[in-house]
Amino acid sequence: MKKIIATALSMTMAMSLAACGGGAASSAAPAASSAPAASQASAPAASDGVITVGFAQVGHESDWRTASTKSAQDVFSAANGYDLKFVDCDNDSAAQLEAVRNFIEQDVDYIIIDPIVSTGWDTVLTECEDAGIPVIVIDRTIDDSDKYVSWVGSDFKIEGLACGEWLKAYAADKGIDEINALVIEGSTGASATIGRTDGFKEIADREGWNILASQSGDFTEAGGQEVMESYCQSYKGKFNVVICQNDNEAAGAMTAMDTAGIKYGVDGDVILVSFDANKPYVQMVCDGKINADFECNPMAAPTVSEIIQKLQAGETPEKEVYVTESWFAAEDNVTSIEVNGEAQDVIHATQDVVDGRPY
Ligand code: GYE
Repeated sequence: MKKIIATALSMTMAMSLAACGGGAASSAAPAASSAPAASQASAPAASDGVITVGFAQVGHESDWRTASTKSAQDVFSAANGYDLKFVDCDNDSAAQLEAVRNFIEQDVDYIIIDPIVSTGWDTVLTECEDAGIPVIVIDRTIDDSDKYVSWVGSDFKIEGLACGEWLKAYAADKGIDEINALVIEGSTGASATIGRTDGFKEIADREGWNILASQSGDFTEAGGQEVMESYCQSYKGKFNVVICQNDNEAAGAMTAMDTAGIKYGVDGDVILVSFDANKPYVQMVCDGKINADFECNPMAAPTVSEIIQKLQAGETPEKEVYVTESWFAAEDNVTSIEVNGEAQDVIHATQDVVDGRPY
């Protein structure tokens, strides 16, 4: 499947990325594709000019999620000609299916789904199709149905691979020849978890690293803390790397390691790595508490709005749109990594870089 880079970054965001001076590492191939959407309902005619959009959001588990929700609320505003029906599904898959069915009953013009889990979607997507309501999937993927118009999100496996390649280069530079890693995974069944786990494991297997344990912290701070507390009891003195699959889990892991008297970060005994790169956590990278953070870009909504406008105009949008992402590190010893054969920048998280972050 060909990929395109999202062009709908707001001007502010594009400018602040440029101001970071590090150059964004793109996880997307720079080729535009005109592949038609495999499944597409016809564009609804909004009688009063207002476009009604139902958004079944995952929940409110993380800072990333808050940024994603805010982006949707900003873009799908009344001022922009939208009526947004927003449902926080509280990480409950059954509630998410029900939210989508309620949108069908309300006869909304478009449905946006950020799928909590990647499977179990074909029946409800068929119901959307039968009702003539186009579905746009954002962020996490749906892996057992293609009955949606477009998907906008991240390549989670690339994020995991980048994390592994950075760790390899970092360890080599520091003369660390044995990696004993603990992984705190995200929510079970989420494509973000699956991709980050698979990507990191691929490098770990290739390099002969030990993954001592890999358990879900459910993408929450409380979950990350709970898992790290049990890791500290079982593995104290036996690990030198902790991989948290999101920033909130990293916050919880830091609390647990502080309590256990384990030093992490630039001056510590444990290399701490995170995903998402929300601004407060890029600050922690800058401060040396987190060694590296792999961005997941939550700003899908502007691209979704472009897709809706294309459908309104009778055009066929891309089936898949990848957002751009960057990698941040506390030290400047690794400035570039090769991910799947592609050279990508690693940005040294200086205070200027932090100050330029849009979220
Ligand atoms: O990394 C995490 C959130 O689906 C990519 O979900 C998203 C993940 C994100 O809870 O913070």
